[in-house]
Amino acid sequence: MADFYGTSGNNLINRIGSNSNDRLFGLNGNDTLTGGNGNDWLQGASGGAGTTAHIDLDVLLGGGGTDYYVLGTGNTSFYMSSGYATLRQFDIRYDWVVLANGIDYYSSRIQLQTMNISGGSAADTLISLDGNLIGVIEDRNFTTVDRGQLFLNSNQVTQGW
Ligand SMILES: [Ca+2]
Ligand SMILES: [Ca+2]
Ligand SMILES: [Ca+2]
Repeated sequence: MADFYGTSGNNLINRIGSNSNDRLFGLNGNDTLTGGNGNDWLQGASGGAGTTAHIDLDVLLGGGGTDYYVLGTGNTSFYMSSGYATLRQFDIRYDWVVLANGIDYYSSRIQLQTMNISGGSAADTLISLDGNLIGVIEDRNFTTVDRGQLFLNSNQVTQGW
């Protein structure tokens, strides 16, 4: 298990072929993070001063294992302006969408819509927080699933790295 960091530019962090549980941090810029096997934490953006957390266009792809596609952590929600994350090859049997703490994913603050804007011809699930698009689950329609099967708050993640 290890942590991998991008730079302030656009990065490709590729762990295909790795079986370890990794944490991938894209930081600023439009990043593509690929987890490979193992249970991976995929965080395209970071919060706070000097970051572009709300305008980044990041692509997250977990690979095998139980993967955590991070749209917010701690008390910071990412992608709250023009940016969003594309969640690729998401497997609802194993994977999770991680939201910042304190966001009730059953509430109307989180809106799920289906539309085809990414990937193949199958419909995608658009996740919005307070009216801002924050994530697109590519080629999956989860608008009718129990949200408790899809979302965790970051303080509910029990995987250790
Ligand atoms: Ca993985
Ligand atoms: Ca980024
Ligand atoms: Ca699609």
